[in-house]
Amino acid sequence: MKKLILIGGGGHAKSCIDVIEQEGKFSIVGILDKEELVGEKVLGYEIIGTDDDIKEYVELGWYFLISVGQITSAQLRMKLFKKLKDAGAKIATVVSPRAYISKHAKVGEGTVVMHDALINAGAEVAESCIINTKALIEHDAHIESFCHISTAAVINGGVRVSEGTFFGSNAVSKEYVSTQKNDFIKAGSIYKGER
Ligand code: JB2
Repeated sequence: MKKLILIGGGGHAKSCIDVIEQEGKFSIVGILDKEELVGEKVLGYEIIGTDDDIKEYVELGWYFLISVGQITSAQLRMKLFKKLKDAGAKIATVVSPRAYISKHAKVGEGTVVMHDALINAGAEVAESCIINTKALIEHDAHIESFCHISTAAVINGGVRVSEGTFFGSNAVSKEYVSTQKNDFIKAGSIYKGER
């Protein structure tokens, strides 16, 4: 199995760990988090250092997954992705064996597709997105980079979710509408593309 380092050891990391374990492609060697948390464990995996150690693990040829989540803003995940790219890191893409991704869909580098998510034909998901548990991405939808499609959200056919958007749990979009860059769609809302 390929060796993997997680960046961030909070709540979202726990969901990522379960998917990674079930997928069975990567073995998690440790987590990078804040200095004061080094030595603690998350679901049995140790926080082995901070982001200052990224270069050391890049040199070992290990993979990375950004496992800090995203609610109010995508800024931190964007910053970490740039840091990994600048360091020449290999970035993992992780897909739950319980997810369904059409053979006619595309999923970009650094994206995690959680349990029971469904990505239908003609859909495209770009880099470093979170397609969370039970999310539905319908045909021909485009999810741009650094979006979080939360648990049980429904992105209907032909929708464009623009870069950095947070699309809340159980929110539903009308078909063929677009969000704005860095948009925030409230949990449980119906998004009609108007403000
Ligand atoms: O710059 C950083 C950094 N900033 C915060 N680098 C690294 N390596 N780690 C960082 N962190 C760490 O991310 C924090 O110290 C903490 O351990 C973790 C964030 O954990 P938290 O549980 O606060 O949030 P989360 O982002 O994992 O989860 C949120 O988003 C998910 C999508 C939660 O609200 C979840 O409920 C939600 N499912």
